[in-house]
Amino acid sequence: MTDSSLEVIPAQTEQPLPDAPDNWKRFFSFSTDHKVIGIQYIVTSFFFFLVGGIFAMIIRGELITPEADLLDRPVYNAMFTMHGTVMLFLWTFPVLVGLSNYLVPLMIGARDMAFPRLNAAAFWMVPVFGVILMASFLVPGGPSQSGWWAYPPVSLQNPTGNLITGQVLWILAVAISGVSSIMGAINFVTTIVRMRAPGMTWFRMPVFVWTVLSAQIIQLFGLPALTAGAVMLLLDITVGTSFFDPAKGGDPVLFQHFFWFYSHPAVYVIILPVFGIFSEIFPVYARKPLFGYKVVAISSLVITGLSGLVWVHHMFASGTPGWMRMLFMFSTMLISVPTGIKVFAWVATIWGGKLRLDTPMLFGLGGMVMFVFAGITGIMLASVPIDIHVNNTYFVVGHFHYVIYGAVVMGVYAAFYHWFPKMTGRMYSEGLGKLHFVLTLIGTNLNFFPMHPLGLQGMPRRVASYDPEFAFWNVLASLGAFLLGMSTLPFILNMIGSWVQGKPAPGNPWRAIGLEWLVSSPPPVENFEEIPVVVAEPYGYGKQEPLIATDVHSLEASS
Ligand code: HEM
Ligand SMILES: [Cu+2]
Repeated sequence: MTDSSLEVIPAQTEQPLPDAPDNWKRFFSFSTDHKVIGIQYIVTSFFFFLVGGIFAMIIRGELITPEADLLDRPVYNAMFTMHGTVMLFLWTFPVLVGLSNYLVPLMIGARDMAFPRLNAAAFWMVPVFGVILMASFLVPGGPSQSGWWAYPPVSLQNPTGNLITGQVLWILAVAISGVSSIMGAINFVTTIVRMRAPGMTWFRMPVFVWTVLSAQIIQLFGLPALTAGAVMLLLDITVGTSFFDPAKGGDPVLFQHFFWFYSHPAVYVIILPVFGIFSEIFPVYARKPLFGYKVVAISSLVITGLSGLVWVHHMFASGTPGWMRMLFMFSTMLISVPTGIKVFAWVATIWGGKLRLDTPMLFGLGGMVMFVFAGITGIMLASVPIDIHVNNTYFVVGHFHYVIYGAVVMGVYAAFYHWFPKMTGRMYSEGLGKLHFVLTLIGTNLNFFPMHPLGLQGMPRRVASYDPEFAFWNVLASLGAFLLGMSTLPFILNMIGSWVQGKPAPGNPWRAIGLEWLVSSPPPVENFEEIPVVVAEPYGYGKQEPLIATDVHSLEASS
């Protein structure tokens, strides 16, 4: 046994080189290479992030004044519906699937995912349902106006009387997204269970892989509920069944159960890989092993288990009986235990480390702090008396944007910068990266902090106009939104500019431990010429530096 995590890894010789001249064409093809698919997911979803961002700025443009003067109210409804739907189904989910796709096979020492063609098919469904969703701007009556949660009876209304409405296209898009996600989930779980390199035991897997496994298990048990609810809703709208229509004896609250039985766990599908990103990044930039690795790894699975038992906390104000509220208040609070364990482990990892504040670390730290804030407001919302008071107000909007922008988007940016040299073979510009971080940090807090006082004062969500007493905080929030829009510019400039003409990146620019750092940047087509044999746990920082030789031969010589 040696301290390095590999025994043998012969140098790559005859692999096709990823930087061959017309290589870019791969990204526009039905490629089955998980690395190409990963980047396809990331670039496509980032495009939709910008689309969703434009919707957000239109919403905040309306809300910068108390009157509904910029948009007609139906258009405003369509905007927040499309904003939420695009941000979740076309940005957050697919971007994390993209990162997972790129990283998981490399991290576990596999040549590809278990089902490469299924993988490609799942990706190509993303632009398809993206186009279907966008097409709803063109049908009479415009896009769905019933919010990303599509509650009946609002979602059952069809003033145009047409068969193809924005709402029907919305359901179709979400259904295709669900099928794509189920295909992805089967692929990830199989890959992680079956395709690990020799010696890559469960407790030698990087935490990121644990979190992807935990997240994808949620997809497998949760998505069928959402799909069932969506199909029943579609039948209600199109062929006149009455599952959810109260006017015909249906039960609209039943839909809420279907919806939240999936959509609460779905927030963990999103946040778990981000927890994984934090767990990968902090040890590298603090030069210390991840504190409590095994506990952190297992806590992801505990979260997966608990995440299926808390959904009714979204329905405290839906006529839920008191005893049931108590039960779900308790289970929701329980989930903060494994979550808190992770935060504790990250702080302990950073504590006393030799911190290197490169852009990935800045985004990682920023994201973690924002997550803690969101966790505190989450616990507040979990408490029934508080939630009854602030349900349907901007307080809820503030809570989940701290999670989804503060923690998730920042965590995703951290990952982009950290693995950019690996994916592209180029270094990014640190100066632009830091500018991007500062704008994002200020923008996020300026945009989303004001929503908490607004909610506590009683400003309802989903409204185009409001009482003038709420004007001050709304102006701040809108300015924050425009700042966030601007913050993407240095990022885009950096990514495109550096990919085209950045400094060539070595195999392991951060002196990080992990199989992905042992191959060239970008990695050869089948990742490893010979499958590596893993001999050590994943976070040996500080024990032996340089921890892993970038030059494979010196590693062989020392082992
Ligand atoms: C510390 C753990 C968390 C707790 C205790 C918590 C608790 C809650 C509660 C009780 C609500 C319902 C509020 C209401 O509708 O009145 C809520 C809403 C929400 N939370 Fe969290 N949350 C936590 C973490 C997260 C995470 C990690 C995410 C996303 C990645 C998230 C995303 C959301 C979203 C999207 C909503 C609003 C859904 C909607 O009405 O559209 N939360 N949270
Ligand atoms: Cu929830």
